Amino acid sequence: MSRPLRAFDFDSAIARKPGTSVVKGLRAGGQEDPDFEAVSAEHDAYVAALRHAGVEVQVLEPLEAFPDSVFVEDPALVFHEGAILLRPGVGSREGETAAIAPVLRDRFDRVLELGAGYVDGGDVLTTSDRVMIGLSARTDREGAEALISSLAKLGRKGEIVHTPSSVLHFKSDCSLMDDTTILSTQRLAESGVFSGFETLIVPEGEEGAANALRINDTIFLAEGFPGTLALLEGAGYHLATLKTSEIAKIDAGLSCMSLRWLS
Ligand code: CIR
Repeated sequence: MSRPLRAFDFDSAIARKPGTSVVKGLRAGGQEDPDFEAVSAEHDAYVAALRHAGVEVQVLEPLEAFPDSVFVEDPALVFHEGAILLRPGVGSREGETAAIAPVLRDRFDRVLELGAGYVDGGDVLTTSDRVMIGLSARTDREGAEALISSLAKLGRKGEIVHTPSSVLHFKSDCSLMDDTTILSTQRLAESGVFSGFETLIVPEGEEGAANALRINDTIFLAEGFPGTLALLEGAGYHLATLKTSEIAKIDAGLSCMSLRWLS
C-alpha cells in the first residue's frame, strides 16, 4: 500500500495502561499528584474513544518503574512505512525506549533507531508533506538532525522548528486538523513556523486546547475549552471531547497517550 494521503487516517494504535506510579509522573509546575483511579478512568475513556473512531488499539501492561510510560508517544515515532525508536530527553524516561522496542519490532517490518541526541515524540508533528521537529528542553539539535536522517530512510522529509520556551513540547501548542489546517496557540503561530498552512488560533486562556487529536473524521478535544470547541465546530469539524483534567496534572495532552498509524 502506498503512503496514506491524509496524515490523520489511522487504523492501528498502541497505548499503555498507567501504573500506580503514574501519580509521581513528571510535571513542570507545582501541580498536586493526580489520583490513580481518576487517571485510569480517563485513560480507559481515551482508548474507548480511539476504538469508536475506527482504530484497533493494542493496550500494553503498565510499567511501574517508569511513572510517565503511559505517554507512549514520547519514546517512538510510527508511520505507515515503519517505526523509529527515539531517546526521550529526560533521564527518568530513557528506559521507556527499550521497553517499547520489542512491541514495535513485532508490529513493524522496519524499525530504525535514533542515531544520536535526544528527541521526545511530543515534539514531532507529522503532516502530509513534512515532519516538523520542535527543538525544546527535551529535543536537541543533534537528535533532530539524526531524526531527519532516519525519516529520509522512510521517505519522509523532516524540518527543524522551535518550541515556545514556556511549554513542554512542540505539540503542547499545536495539532493537525486536516491536511492544510493546524490548530495552534497564538505564541507558536506568530513564530511563523506554519507557512503554507492555514492556522486556527485557540482563544487566549485556552492554550491547553491546542493539543487536540484528529483521528479519521473526528477531532478529539480536551474538555473545558468552550471557545476552541466553538471555533472548530464553526469550521465544520466533527468534535468529541475527552476528560483530561487528572492526567493534565502531569502535563499530558491528548496526543501523548497513543502511537497511531495506518497499517
Ligand atoms: C513528561 O514530563 O514527560 C510527562 N509528565 C508528560 C509527557 C507528555 N507527553 C506528550 O505530550 N507527548
